[in-house]
Amino acid sequence: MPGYVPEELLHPLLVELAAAEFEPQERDYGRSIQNIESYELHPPFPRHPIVRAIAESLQWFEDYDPEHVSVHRYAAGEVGITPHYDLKKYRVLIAALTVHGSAEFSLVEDPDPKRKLPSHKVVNARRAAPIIRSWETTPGDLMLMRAPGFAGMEDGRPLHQVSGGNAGGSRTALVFRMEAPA
Ligand SMILES: O=C(O)CCC(=O)C(=O)O
Ligand SMILES: [Fe+2]
Repeated sequence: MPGYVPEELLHPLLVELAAAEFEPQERDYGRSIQNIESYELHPPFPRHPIVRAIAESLQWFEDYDPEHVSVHRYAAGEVGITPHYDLKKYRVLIAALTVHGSAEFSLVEDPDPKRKLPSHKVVNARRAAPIIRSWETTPGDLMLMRAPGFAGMEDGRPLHQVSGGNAGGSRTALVFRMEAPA
């Protein structure tokens, strides 16, 4: 969804996010490889009013109330996160907002769409992945991905990857997720 967050909010949002410490993450992310720094935010987001407003705005979708928010920063370069599925425990939708910078986001051909194999047999960071569709994310874009439980589907998670920051710059993204109630 291009322009989900209006341009005039993006700079104040970036300032809001810059107040915390990003932490470098392990390069190995399950079976994929990542090159990111990140931190987590928690409801009711007392020091992040714009994040709270965006999280609330996402509740238009039935049963969607994301309470996990990760702030990601990707260095400029080729690898952001290589092909992966998001964890199964996150339900209904994953919503990723580009706040600053841009990247190449790709849907990757899934050798096991019926989910017959364990995911470690499917995801292999060292194997070149055939790309189904690729686009550039730019500031304000919101990307929605199916998670288990979406529209009654048991598991329609797409295999996907994201590059590092394009054009020699870093990219900052906010990723919203919802865990099923225990
Ligand atoms: O940076 C993004 O837009 C998406 C990141 C992603 O795929 C993930 O955190 O699992
Ligand atoms: Fe992901």
